[in-house]
Amino acid sequence: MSEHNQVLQELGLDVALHDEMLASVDRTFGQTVGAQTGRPEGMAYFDSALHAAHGGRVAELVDLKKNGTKTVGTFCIYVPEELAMAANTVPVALCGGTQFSIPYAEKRFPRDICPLVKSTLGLAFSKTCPYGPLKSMAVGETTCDAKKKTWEILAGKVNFHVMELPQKKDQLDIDLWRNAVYEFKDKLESLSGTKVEVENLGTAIKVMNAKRRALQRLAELRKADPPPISGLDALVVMQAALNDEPVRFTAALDRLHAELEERMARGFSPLPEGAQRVMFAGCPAVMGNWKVHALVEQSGAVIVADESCTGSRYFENLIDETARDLAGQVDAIADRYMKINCACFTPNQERIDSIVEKAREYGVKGVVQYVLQTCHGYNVEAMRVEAALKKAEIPSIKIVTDYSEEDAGQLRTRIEAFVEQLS
Ligand code: BJ8
Repeated sequence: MSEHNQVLQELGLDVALHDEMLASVDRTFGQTVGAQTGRPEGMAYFDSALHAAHGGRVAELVDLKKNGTKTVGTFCIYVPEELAMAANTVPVALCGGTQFSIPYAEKRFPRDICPLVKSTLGLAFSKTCPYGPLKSMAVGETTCDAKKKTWEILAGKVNFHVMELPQKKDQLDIDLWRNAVYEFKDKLESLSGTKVEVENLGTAIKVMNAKRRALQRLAELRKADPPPISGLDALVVMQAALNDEPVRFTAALDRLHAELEERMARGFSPLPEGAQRVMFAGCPAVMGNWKVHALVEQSGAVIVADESCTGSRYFENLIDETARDLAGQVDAIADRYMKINCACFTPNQERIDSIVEKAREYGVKGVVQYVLQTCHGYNVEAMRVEAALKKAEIPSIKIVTDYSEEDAGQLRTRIEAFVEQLS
């Protein structure tokens, strides 16, 4: 048995099934991301970060755990990573993007909940998620019903904290959210025994802002026509962002920027000439899920912007670094996270406006609205998004799908027709 599988076995994982799961994810990766040509050399780091999510990164966290550092599992980008870092814990995203684990969730949970929730649960139930046994606490949030009700069941089994995220953005809601952020800070402090103080929180804010700035720079480079990187590769970068160590990630992204700028200087793009510029908007496409990005780009378009939690929702808006006391810093964190526009909010005019604004800013010809099956928030909100885009004379298409390959042929036909319409 390899040294790494030894580590997984010690964590209580089903090593044989874990190997099968990785082989399945690798196959999908090879058919989508790996099948592209003209990929930047700098993508090697992000490809390996995806693999490291079940390899080297796990080993790192095991070593940290031996030294007393706790890992905190998260499921949503509303959970402030800065606080976890300042409390000397390591935040790790636990969302599943693979079809492989879904049958394991369907044995115990209703089939008609979203694939992201089922894939995440299935990884835990099948003992193929190394972060399950590694984490000292999981943090849920009151976003969609599927998640909220799932937390109730998981809370009885593991150390679980739920952040109360309001559903509106009025002053009362802002106050409630600030309280939830303070409560999270207290919870982290009692978990780790480390006080969140002005200095360690200030450092964490700077680290995360630097990471956001680097991701914003990548978004800027994608505005070029033609863009120097495919939407699929940009998605791989985003997926790695949710799991990798932030300082190392930012340095690797800065190296990728330099390569992309050099490509732009010599007029090189990996996309076919005349590829239609498209924006992806809606649910996140987390690690293991490359399905719709691949279909869009294999149909002759290029995704130049992602309005999703594996896109701009994750890196927009920096945290104000000017606060000099703890209360000011925590408020600044709460304020920044409250600006995220998830479809769980109502009314959600900010999201609708930002989609139209981005579509113009990135010069897109059309928008692909991405809805994971049974995600009612994004599915119903898609009507308002479509109407606003129509008013702005920007065509859009709504894709409702899961992680399986069953509908790939049908989706390909619809997406090809949409791309054809754009040209
Ligand atoms: S901020 S999108 S990460 S909640 S897709 S589980 S909403 S039924 S992932 Fe999300 Fe936070 Fe919002 Fe982003 Fe529910 Fe919809 Fe499934 Fe979702």
